[in-house]
Amino acid sequence: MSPDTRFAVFGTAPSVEVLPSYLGGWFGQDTCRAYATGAWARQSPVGNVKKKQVKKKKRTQVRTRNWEEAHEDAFSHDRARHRRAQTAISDAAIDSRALPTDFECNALVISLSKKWAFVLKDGTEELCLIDVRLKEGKATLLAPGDQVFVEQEAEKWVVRGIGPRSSRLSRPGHEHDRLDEQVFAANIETLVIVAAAADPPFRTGLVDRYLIAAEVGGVTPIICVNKIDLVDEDPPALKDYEALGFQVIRTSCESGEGLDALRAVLGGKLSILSGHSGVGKSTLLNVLDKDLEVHTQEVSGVSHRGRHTTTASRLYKLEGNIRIIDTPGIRALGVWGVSPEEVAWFFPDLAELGEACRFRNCSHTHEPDCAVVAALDEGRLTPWRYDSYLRIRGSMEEEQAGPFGDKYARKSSDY
Ligand SMILES: Nc1nc2c(ncn2[C@@H]2O[C@H](COP(=O)(O)OP(=O)(O)O)[C@@H](O)[C@H]2O)c(=O)[nH]1
Ligand SMILES: [Mg+2]
Ligand SMILES: [Zn+2]
Repeated sequence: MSPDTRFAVFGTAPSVEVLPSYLGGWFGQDTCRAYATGAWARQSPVGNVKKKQVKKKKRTQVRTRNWEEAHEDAFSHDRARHRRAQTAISDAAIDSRALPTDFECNALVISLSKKWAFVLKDGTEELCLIDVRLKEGKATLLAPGDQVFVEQEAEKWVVRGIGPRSSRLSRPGHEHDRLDEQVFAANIETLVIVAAAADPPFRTGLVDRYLIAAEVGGVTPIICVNKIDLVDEDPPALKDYEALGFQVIRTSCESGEGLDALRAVLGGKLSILSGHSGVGKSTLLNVLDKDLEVHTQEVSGVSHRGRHTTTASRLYKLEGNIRIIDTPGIRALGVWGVSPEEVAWFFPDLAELGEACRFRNCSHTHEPDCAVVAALDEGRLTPWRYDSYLRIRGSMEEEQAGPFGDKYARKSSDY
């Protein structure tokens, strides 16, 4: 994407010469803050570094910490623009035309805040107001990957219709949230579960939770084990995942290993990269497309500006017709849409063994004639698979029994 397109939505775009060169996207926090405060002219790309670094670090930490609980905070830097656009379109103007009932989607949602959607329309990114009458129900109204119908109103773009979702990835809404289902990506074909072979160490808990989310939402999962350059041997669980039929791709952003295989599965599709923080999701995007400059965790060679992390999900278009959503790293993923009793059905090995249990609703813990426990005792079931099942189910039951009772029955956030 050229700098011109990135800034088109500002209306009066600041001249390109004054833009800091490290910007990875046009709504990078520094851009918007500087623009909102009219500080463009005062900031040279390298000027005032010391002062700004201190300020920025603080802000990044706050926003990173808040992402899971208050996703909207990630967009606070857009408020000035929101205010200006809101004065330009009054609510009365929005209500002047009925919402269309019959429409064809003409744009793709890239990123979101509460009232705003950044969409890709005819190859250009547009900032759109979301019509207030598109009411949020029990699930997130819009997520990256959603197809929408946008129209112009008083020269501003407004989202007026939302297309049906062919697939989705969800987690339970936060306890303090009205939402039951927090949809964090829509219409994706492939979920790339990124884990590091080391640093941070490979752990199966979050992988298993993403595998459940993919199955529930109708998405094909792929396990991408990045930083393979750091180890001599595969993490032992990989062969088990492969034996279960999951596709595993080993990659290294350092040596380039596996990148062609990753490109091959992503080409022509809409995908999402998910996983713990620091496993190399943003770095993978940068090496898949040299023109991209997604912020990564280390001091960036280009900017030397300290720690940058992904703070909100965002869809990118890459070389080779790859459309992919980068997500902030998460510590835990709650299981949505599955009850504790159903969890075993989402572990293919346990589900198959469980067919032979005496009881149809066997929990595979204490029941007599449990085929799963028998297989475990006889070494036909890998112990970590059983442990992973127990941990996920146990955490869900704990929350079900918690002080909130049924309302949070579907939540599970340990891993
Ligand atoms: N050795 C090695 N380091 C990597 C690799 N990929 C990413 N990193 C480093 O891991 C750190 C975290 O990367 P980042 O992309 O920000 O992770 P994210 O939080 O998942 O987006 C950075 O310091 C990267 O340079 C890799 O394949 N090998
Ligand atoms: Mg990142
Ligand atoms: Zn059983």
